[in-house]
Amino acid sequence: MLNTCPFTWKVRALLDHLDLPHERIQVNPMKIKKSVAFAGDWGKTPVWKMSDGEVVVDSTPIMRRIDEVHNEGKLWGDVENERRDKWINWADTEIKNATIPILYGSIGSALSTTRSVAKHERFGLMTGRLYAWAGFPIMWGIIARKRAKNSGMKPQELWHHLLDEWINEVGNQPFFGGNEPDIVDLAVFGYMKSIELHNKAFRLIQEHADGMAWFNRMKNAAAKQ
Ligand SMILES: N[C@@H](CCC(=O)N[C@@H](CS)C(=O)NCC(=O)O)C(=O)O
Repeated sequence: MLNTCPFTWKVRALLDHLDLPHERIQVNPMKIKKSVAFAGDWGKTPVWKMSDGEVVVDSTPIMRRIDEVHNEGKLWGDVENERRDKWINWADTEIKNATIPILYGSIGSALSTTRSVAKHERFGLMTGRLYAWAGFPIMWGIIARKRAKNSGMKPQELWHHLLDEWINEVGNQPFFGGNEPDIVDLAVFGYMKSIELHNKAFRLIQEHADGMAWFNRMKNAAAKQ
């Protein structure tokens, strides 16, 4: 895992929810490919290894497999479920695509996020410092602006728009899954938890009252386990 990787946070949200004992191995962001070479040519985080040696890659398939092996598939639910499939895809495209812009969409947030990433990851000492200062114009200039432009909305606007859609779909129940969170709740929660690490960016999301009410219900549900 990488400590600041949004996809890793999806898996972490599930593991915390299930209270499943596991080991977290933090890799150096500059050496991802080498560190996860045991997973073939995937070359990304997260990678999950079961105690029997089975290796699973890609965050949503990892969540699904952990739920299947350790939780009788209860969070994933029925094999056929159009609503779940639609919304897990929504999370993995819409929420995913909104994540980089909110973190790096302005010069201020890009600098603040790269410094925060350098603090939370295991770079070597010099690489971390270099990344904190040299990484931000790259993230801001190339990645975030391109993605924000695609949606036609400013990063904060985009998040609030997505949270409106999400809260509308959650409806009158506490969670997407009903009275208890399901796999889709945990995926969206994981993306948001990864942003929470970076105060400056998260403040923009915190202004969405209903979204935060759901986020806090998720936190309380995790604390109850
Ligand atoms: N679809 C994958 C995306 C994984 C991913 O892009 N991870 C990033 C870190 S947050 C990574 O390892 N990037 C390295 C690379 O693409 O070379 C998932 O959901 O797990």
